[in-house]
Amino acid sequence: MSFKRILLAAAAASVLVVGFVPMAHAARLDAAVCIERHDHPGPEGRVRDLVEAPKVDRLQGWIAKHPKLAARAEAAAAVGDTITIQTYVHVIRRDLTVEGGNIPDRWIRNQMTVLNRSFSGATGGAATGFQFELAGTTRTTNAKWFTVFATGTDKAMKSALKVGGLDTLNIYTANLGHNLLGWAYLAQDAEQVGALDGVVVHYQSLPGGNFEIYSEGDTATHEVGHWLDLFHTFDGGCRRGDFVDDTAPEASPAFDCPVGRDTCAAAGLDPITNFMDYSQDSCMFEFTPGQAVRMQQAWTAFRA
Ligand SMILES: [Ca+2]
Ligand SMILES: [Ca+2]
Ligand SMILES: [Zn+2]
Repeated sequence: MSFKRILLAAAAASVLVVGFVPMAHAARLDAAVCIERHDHPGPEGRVRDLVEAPKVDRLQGWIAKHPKLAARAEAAAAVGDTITIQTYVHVIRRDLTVEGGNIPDRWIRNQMTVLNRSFSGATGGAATGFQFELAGTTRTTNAKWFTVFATGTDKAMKSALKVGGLDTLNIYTANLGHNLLGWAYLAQDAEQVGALDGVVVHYQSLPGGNFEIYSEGDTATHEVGHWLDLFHTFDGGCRRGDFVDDTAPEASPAFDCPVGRDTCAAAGLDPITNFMDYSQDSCMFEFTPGQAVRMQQAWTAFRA
């Protein structure tokens, strides 16, 4: 289960030096992935997240069991019916400065705009049928939660702050540490992980932040993609893929913006412009129609 792996990673990371974290993560993926991730984790050495595809995709099981509901969700994706997801943003800060995590409301509004543009197809991809409405913002001063990954306080933070049920999106902003941009739990694990369900992003990844190539708000878009059950485009490598037909298979994550990259013999260049790759924010701008279908089906299966 992906959530177990995240917990494992969190436990391991507390005793590992920063540079080793991507390697520890990569070690659980294909051996071929290891080298590239370790050698080239992006110019700032940042890692998008710690979400990994589970060995068994529960969504496939659900589709087999519920063909009519699955077909209905697929049709909804095609006609662009809109589901508006109530979204709470929880700002964790060390103090009242922006550097201390106390990000301005403007950043949060701009992040919501980025989410809505990304998921509506306005940036170039498919209209997914999902929109997001800011239902509330909380601000919490807690130095331990601020470095949530390093201090292993994910559960305490979320248990105290999480609002709503499976259909409510909770986004936490903090100073993740260990070069992480964010993490999320898959829709198919949401019920099982309970309070942990939600999206955590580095506060500097929001539009206005100082992460340069990772400060256009696409970390949240990527994590919300996971929250709606998308895997990485490189998960499953060349052979199994990401359970989405219209994303070309990819052997390993792409960093920066390697135009023309082609790591799998199967037709199609690597989907480096997809929100679910690891490329820089300015390079990723689309979800595919197949990802829209998967998200709609996962919504019906696990969140609606
Ligand atoms: Ca694919
Ligand atoms: Ca190819
Ligand atoms: Zn990811």
